[in-house]
Amino acid sequence: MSGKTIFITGASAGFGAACARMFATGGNRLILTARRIDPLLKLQEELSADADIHIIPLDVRDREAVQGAIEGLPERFRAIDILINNAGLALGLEPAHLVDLDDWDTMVDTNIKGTMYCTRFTLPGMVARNRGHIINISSTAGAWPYPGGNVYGGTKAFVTQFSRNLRCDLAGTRVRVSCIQPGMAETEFSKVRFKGNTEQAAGVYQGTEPLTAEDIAETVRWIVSQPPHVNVNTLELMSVDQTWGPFAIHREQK
Ligand code: NDP
Ligand code: 8X3
Repeated sequence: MSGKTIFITGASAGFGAACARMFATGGNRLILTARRIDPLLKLQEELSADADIHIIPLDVRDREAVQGAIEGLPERFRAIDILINNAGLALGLEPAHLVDLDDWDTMVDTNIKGTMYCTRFTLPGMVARNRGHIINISSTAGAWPYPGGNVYGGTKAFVTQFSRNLRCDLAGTRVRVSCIQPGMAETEFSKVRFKGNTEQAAGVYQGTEPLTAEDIAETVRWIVSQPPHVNVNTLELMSVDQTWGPFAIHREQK
């Protein structure tokens, strides 16, 4: 993989930062975006010897900011080859009747609307050039329900189905769309979900060997390295320590 222009959302941590490191080779041009500027500056310093790096502080919930960021890219970064729609989060694990409605809004605005905005403002160029690849980061939570997954899982189900529908709209072009559905992976994800409670976050991974951010970056690398006539539609992966549970059945106590 060389000489590509790659736009990554949520590059300040986790999967996004791992993808940045994975693609910082071979004269690639990386556009790294997230809300926090300090980790982006550090990544830029770390990777500049190996790739051309452009960083943008960007909140993907802000439609005008996304439009401005993409339309205002410096000339050499304009022709985006790969968009990695990775920015996202889960907030809380409470049952639906107890959640903070603001958390639901934040997940919808980030995971759904952020993905919509970045896709919509990137696609016209890809279609005009008749090449490009959109990688959407969904989750096992979008395919399999679990208690407390309510809106987070719903947003990821959107990401999966949006990816499939994009393929329909792009029929006849060479623009590819792929959706990755990772299971439990150790990043800042749980720290964010549990609002800074590091003990609760660590408990999620305790006694397991979860997926790593590098596992996901390697999956992205494999998907985009397929020959141009191959489109990986949906790819689900989990730690070997994670499988499915049985149906929960409520039984009355006699
Ligand atoms: P991290 O919390 O480590 O990283 C999340 C990234 O998203 C950060 O860079 C964060 O940057 C960015 N982000 C969050 N909100 C916004 C926003 N409004 N605008 C721009 N960037 C934002 O988590 P992961 O790397 O694990 O998560 C990456 C993606 O993978 C998410 O979509 C997540 O739902 C998904 N996923 C995670 C799994 C896991 O178990 N870890 C499993 C399956 C899917 P900043 O805060 O600087 O804005
Ligand atoms: C993250 C995986 O199982 O915490 O999307 O929802 S899970």
